[in-house]
Amino acid sequence: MKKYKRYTITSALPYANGPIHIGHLAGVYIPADIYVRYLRQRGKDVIFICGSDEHGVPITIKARQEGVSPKVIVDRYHIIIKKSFEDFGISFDIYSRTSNKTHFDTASEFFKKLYEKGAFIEKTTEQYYDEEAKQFLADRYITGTCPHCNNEKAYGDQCEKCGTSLNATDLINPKSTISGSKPIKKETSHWFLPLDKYETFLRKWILEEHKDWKANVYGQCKSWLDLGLQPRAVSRDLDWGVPVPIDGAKGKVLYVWFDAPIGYISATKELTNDWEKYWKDEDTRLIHFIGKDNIVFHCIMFPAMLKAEGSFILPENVPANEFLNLEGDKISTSRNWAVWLHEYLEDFPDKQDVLRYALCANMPETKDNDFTWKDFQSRNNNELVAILGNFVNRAMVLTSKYFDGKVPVKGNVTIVETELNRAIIKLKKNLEYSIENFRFREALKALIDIARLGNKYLADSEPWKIFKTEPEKVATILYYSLQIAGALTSLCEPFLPFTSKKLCKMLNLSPQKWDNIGEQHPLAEGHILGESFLLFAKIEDEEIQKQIEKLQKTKTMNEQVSLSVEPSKSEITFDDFSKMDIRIGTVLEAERVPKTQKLLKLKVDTGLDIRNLISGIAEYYSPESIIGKQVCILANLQPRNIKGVESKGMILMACGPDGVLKLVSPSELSVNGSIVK
Ligand code: B3M
Ligand code: ZN
Repeated sequence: MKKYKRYTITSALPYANGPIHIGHLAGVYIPADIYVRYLRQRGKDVIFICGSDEHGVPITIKARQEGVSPKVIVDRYHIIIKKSFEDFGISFDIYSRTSNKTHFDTASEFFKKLYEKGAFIEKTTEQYYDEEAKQFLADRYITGTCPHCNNEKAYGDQCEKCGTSLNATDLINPKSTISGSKPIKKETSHWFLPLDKYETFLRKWILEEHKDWKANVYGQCKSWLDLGLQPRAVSRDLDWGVPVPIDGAKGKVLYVWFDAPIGYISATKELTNDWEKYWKDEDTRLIHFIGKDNIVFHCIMFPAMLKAEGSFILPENVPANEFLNLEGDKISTSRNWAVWLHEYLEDFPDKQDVLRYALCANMPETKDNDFTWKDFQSRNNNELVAILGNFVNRAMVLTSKYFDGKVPVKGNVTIVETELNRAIIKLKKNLEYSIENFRFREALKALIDIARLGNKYLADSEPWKIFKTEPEKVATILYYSLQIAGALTSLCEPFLPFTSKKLCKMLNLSPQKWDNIGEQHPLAEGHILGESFLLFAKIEDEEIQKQIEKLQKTKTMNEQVSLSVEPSKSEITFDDFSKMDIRIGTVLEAERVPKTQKLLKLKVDTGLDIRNLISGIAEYYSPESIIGKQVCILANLQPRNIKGVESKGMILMACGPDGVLKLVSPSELSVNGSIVK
């Protein structure tokens, strides 16, 4: 294989429209991080690039849902995502963002260069246009009936019910999600990259020269290429993104899949002035870590762009993973079916490596794979605690007991130790081979096998039984055990960086050179070890049960939602809204209204007055449970006479699809009479 001078490693730029979950980590960032940490330990010149993808329709949709500007969304999630990566030890050399000026400049220049070279074709096509909102509609902004399964809520690019990918023009009864109106077709012109012209080059480059790519990646590329490539638009009618940098392109921005991969280059520019060698020198190995839904963009579209530009290298490998499911179901942000990284750390503080381990062990390398909490628990308890943690702990505790916490004298080495050393070197080689070939699960197994060997060595030689009679032999056993622990500091670092640090501390050792492992003993005789502590703790059934119940709750809620969420009501003006005088009040007294099932009579301090109210919540709240609670009251509702009592105003309730009523209360104690606005 070719010897490379340096490595440029990129991992997909996550859309800054939501936080990061375990699927992202397992699919992209953990494999990339393991690979990079390994290369660094081998002394390679490597840069690890990532950043937030802040353009495109996914961002504008989220912004519209929340009624804020796209900028608010990307600013919020950029910070959250960046922090999650830091928390989990994903060791980017730079985590940038595509809203930076460097990126705007880089993407614009790239486009201009291609434009000037005549690499684009300009085409006029008909697109859906919302006359009320006065804008062209991205496919995601159009819903309608799926021509295949009659689902009335299919999107312009895909029907999520039957999974068919669609063109917006396929939909029956198309509707704009922006205004609700029926869109019209209107002509618009865009720049297209004629991918068909690159087909011969791509076929040769991928299908002949990159037979070494992972089967899932190669297979997907082959089926795209076999279908035949079409010109692909590189601009969009949208007001969010990098403006198309030529005259007469008002209201048009670069297509997000044109600008986002250029983000890798912009981020490298921000990282180092010497960026060109990482992108333009044939001796650089460029590798993109991505998920399977990004394969076509990284293997076909971006390489075609780079080729058209002419001065860049092409990716040498694109080790894309498949998807990770959660407890048997597809991970979904909109259904909240996910384990969010920030939430995980709240429930399992300081257990980053446990998740890294469980995700690596289940990495969807060749096919979709499933994460379950039970598996997470057993990986922790049966592997990290019982094998790795236990081995290190036994070696430490025995050394402290017999040798006062100092590395004992090596003594007479027998065939057992020689064999042990040989076996470890072999496993280390396997581990290296596996990482270099993007087989991270296999690599992790080799790591645990090393600890397993150590454990077996201790169990077979039983030093605790022979200390009285053969102290020198015990010294040899512990000397060797500690050397294995020392080797593990480096070998585990790509996978378990936090544990590696802890282990170094425990052994009072600085990180070892990878290449020395198996060749030299990291710990000298007489070396004073640090305090021993447990690297991993058992995870109890209750903790796992809590997580399973949390998911169960999400599932139940989703089922109810899919039953019947009330359709939204028609638009009102701000004036309509401001007619309502909604206040915070405190319930002072409550009693049942005789001869009724549903009604409570309440006395409420509204801050304006103390008044009587009748509320239909007796099925959900007992009088005792509601006294003292703060509630929201529509204070200026015309008084009504209910069961002979004058009711002044109305208590506001949340009513779910199941019809269950819940009080709406301020999140913090508020002054009575506070205005809800
Ligand atoms: N943001 C898609 C994704 O998050 C996209 C990746 C860009 S990589 C240049 O799946
Ligand atoms: Zn369908």
